[in-house]
Amino acid sequence: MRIDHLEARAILDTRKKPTLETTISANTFTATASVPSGKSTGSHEACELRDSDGSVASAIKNVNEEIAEAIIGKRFESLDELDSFLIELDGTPNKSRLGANAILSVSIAAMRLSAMLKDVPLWKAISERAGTKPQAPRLFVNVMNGGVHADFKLPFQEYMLVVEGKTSEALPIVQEIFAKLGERLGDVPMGDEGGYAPTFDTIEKPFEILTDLIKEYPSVSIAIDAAASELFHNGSYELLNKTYAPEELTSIYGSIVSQFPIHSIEDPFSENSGEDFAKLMAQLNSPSTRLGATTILVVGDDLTVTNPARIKTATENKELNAVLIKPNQIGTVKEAIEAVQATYAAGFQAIASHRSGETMDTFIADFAYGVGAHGIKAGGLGQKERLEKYKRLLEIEKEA
Ligand code: 2PG
Ligand code: MG
Repeated sequence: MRIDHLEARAILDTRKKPTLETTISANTFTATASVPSGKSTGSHEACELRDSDGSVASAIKNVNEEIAEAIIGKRFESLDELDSFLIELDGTPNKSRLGANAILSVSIAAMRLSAMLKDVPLWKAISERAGTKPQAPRLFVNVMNGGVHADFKLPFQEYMLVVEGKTSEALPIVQEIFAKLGERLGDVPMGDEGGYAPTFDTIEKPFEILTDLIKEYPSVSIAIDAAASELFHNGSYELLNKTYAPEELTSIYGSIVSQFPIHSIEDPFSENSGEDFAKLMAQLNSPSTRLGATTILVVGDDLTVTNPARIKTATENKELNAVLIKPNQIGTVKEAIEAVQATYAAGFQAIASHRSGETMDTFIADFAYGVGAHGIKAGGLGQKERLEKYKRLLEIEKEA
């Protein structure tokens, strides 16, 4: 591929914060990509370059000047070669010089352009690049928002419905339950990810409501993202104004799992508490504590930050059995694919994920399908940026 043109500009994400949209051209073909932005970010993530005024002006400048000058007219034999070139050009371990947001916008746009040049759907190009078998991911739809995404009105950040089956079967079910949930909750605000943001005074209440709503749907279960790094203060966890030691939080998870149909728990402990993850893994999935039940997924997000090396450590230490994959945590498509490969090499599940600050870009839907992910987190049904991902999954189903 020989790139003729590269240009980035600022657009607004769902939180009305600026982010980058980058356009790349070759051989009269043009592709565009924009990058999302997280709020409950892990400290080990690649660096999102933001200026002190909150803008992404420096990141845009880096694409339009240094990156454009370095790659326009240069021949790249493969996308991996281009991504490696960008990593080297940046030269820092966490992409803090040029910005992971700047680099990823180019990496995704180039991936999309290359699929166009080959005249194959993006998900197919991703599966060929990754050496993975495409598969429809389960939808993990975030129906109630808490934590930093909703001023801690609920202790955990995300309460999701997980639906078995392909998107065209799963989406109508979620739409139905989402509408029923809306009626049940009445007039409550929306959280950052397009789910409801109610206030409850017990940890159990959201689980009781969801369990009741899904009882007539056998293909639906519940997932949470505790995003526990945000609850962690001075060695213990704060939930609804009460403080819990890690062992007490482990008991809370045990009790939730024994009472409600739980599919997975993401980031149950803070980002540097791998040992507590491992204890929870052993406890939840030991036959004596969960008689006859299927495996509960313990999912790493802030713990693993889509970083192949961190994923390797976490899987070796049996800290988790599923890994969240967010391309913008690492900064190139190449490394996001390596993160999936590291997860699969350990025999575990990958769940592709959007960020809480999203754009209309649907790359993550193609990525989830192309790498054959176990699931996709794409948010609630109350925001157009989230719906766009589900729409793209429906299109992919027809293309496949
Ligand atoms: C998460 C994400 C996405 P954020 O923690 O998994 O749901 O949130 O983008 O704010 O990190
Ligand atoms: Mg998370």
